Amino acid sequence: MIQMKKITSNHILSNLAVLMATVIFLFGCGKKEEAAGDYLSVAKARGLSPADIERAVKTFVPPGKTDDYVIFASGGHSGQMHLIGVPSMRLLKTIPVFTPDSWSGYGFGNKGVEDMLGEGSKNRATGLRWGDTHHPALSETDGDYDGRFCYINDRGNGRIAMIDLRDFKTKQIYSIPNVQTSHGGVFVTPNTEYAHISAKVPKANAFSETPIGVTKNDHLTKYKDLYRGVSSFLKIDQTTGRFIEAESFQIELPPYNQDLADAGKDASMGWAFINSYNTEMAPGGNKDGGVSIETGASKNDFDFMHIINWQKAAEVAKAGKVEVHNGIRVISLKTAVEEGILYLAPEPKSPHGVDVCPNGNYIVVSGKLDPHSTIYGMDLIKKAIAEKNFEGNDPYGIPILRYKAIVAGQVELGAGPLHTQFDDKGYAYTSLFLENAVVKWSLGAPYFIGDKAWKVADKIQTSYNIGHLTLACGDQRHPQGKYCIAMNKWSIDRHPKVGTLLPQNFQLIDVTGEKMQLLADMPIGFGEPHYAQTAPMKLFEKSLQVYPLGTDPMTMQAAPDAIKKAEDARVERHGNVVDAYVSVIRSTFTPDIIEVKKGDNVRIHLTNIEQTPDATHGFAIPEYNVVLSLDAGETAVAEFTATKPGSFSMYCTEFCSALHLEMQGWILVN
Ligand code: RUQ
Ligand code: CUA
Repeated sequence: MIQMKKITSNHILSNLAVLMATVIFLFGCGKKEEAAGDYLSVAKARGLSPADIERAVKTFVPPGKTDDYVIFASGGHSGQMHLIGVPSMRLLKTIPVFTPDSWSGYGFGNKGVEDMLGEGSKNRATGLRWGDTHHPALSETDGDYDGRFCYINDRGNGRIAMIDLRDFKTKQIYSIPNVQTSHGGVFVTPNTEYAHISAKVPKANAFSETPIGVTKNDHLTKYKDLYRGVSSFLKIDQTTGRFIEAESFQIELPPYNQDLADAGKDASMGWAFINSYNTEMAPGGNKDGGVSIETGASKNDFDFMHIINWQKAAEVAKAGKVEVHNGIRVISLKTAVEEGILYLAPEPKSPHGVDVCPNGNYIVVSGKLDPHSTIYGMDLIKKAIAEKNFEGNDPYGIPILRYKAIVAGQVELGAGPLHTQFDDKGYAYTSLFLENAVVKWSLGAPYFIGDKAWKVADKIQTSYNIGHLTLACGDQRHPQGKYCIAMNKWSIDRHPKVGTLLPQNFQLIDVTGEKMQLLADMPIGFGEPHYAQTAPMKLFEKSLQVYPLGTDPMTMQAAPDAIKKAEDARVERHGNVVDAYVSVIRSTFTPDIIEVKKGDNVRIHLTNIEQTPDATHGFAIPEYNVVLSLDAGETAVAEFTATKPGSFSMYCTEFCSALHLEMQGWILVN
């Protein structure tokens, strides 16, 4: 690594390197011929079958070459997001979102990050430093990923974060008003006008401005009145990707458990679909004369898909037909029904996934307890709404569309269907949790017609208990097919023994042919991914390599406190606030001694004044719980109170040059 850095900074040497590379290339070509006969003996020695060799060739990415796709995988209760290359299935990077990470200096005294984490725990537990990331949503233009931003929820704490794909860093955590927890309700509308997120478990006194205690008796007897669900449409600033609270709105929903959701597109443009379960509104109480939620919530044969006209809802909000609760505009259930914004569709027992097909006309719903997927037609839904073809109303007055009138097809897929993705040839792929399989099946017209439609085409076993699956661009308007990644919850016997907490298991499946083919297993030893999206690597070719000198990543603007050169480095005192302006470059901090008094509020304004890609430096202070990371051109502030006297050896944490070990200095507290 040291040598590489030297070569790139030296022109003569780098010309030599090109020459050498040419020689190696020519030499290598000659050798390749020779090696061609050899690989069979290698395969034999390693005990590889012809199918294994094919797998290896399909997934191998030669040194120095890059993958075609990147998976944006949630990390579950690791609170992070993971980027994985396809087809190599190598972990490229982990992006901290809700959870601190010391490598990237996230959550250990970097003021910008601390402020963001603090803002993100507003009205939640103080010092909240964990999250449960579930459903990423890449920003879209015309229904296709555009590589600008990625949104992801915290299922545990009712929050949503924005990751800026210019530099792949988390820039905002928004604590969603009136929502306690949120699960699968994350998607962006086809032009990223809004990021959607709904409540998972309804909240008691959802819209009250102050917390109200709930007695067990009220909980058990007044659940239907006390609790409410919420669907939130968070307005996105197109330049920064940030949520604009003042232009966002929520829709009050019944106290069902709102679950997975998806945005309409094309045929269903302007609409949104949210599954729900526990429409029985079972409050629990298995030791209080009632039944468990599990039993209570599985009583009815049908639950409800919520069908929301979000474009109309935006107009209603704009017209002021809202109440403001905790800073956000709320359309009441009553208004939503009156304005024709909200409808329900019966869906078989305890549904989980809801996924809209590429042309927007089919909405695929899969229920854990029903071996079928039920497919609704948007044309049929629109017709039923126009003709008021209702089965009645739910207890809150929401019209229920006539089931028979809106179902376009039903396909028997197997045990425990959960989630569905699509390819470029008119096929849908659904995960079967109980059956450990991915099933490929044909959609209806215009994709397949007559008896070719709604047919199972192929099935492949997965190991084991697949949750979500992701195909290349598998939920956008123009899917690319090619690869399917099965995101399996269990991996027993698939990987070496590494303790009692086992990795989860991703499996790469080739979906280019008629039959699906398993290519590779990837142990996931860094979290519990739920949903993931797979995007072409090409989309990110233009992402930043180096920040313009003095950039604050949090704002992506020039930081007023950034210094441009070592000469400007200085320490200033204002009362008991010490501001040190420090330049950071291979392999020196300037100044390298910062003297403060016990009790001072110390702010160290660090600027990495390098403009070379890959020239990241760190900044750590022992005994003060401070560690930052500064990429080339980046400015950040390390802030702490000098509570402890002594001399503290600050140092650069990143092995940045031959003299990295010398990149150190002193903080003197006296
Ligand atoms: S979930 S295994 Cu959190 Cu998306 Cu369905
Ligand atoms: Cu800078 Cu090590």
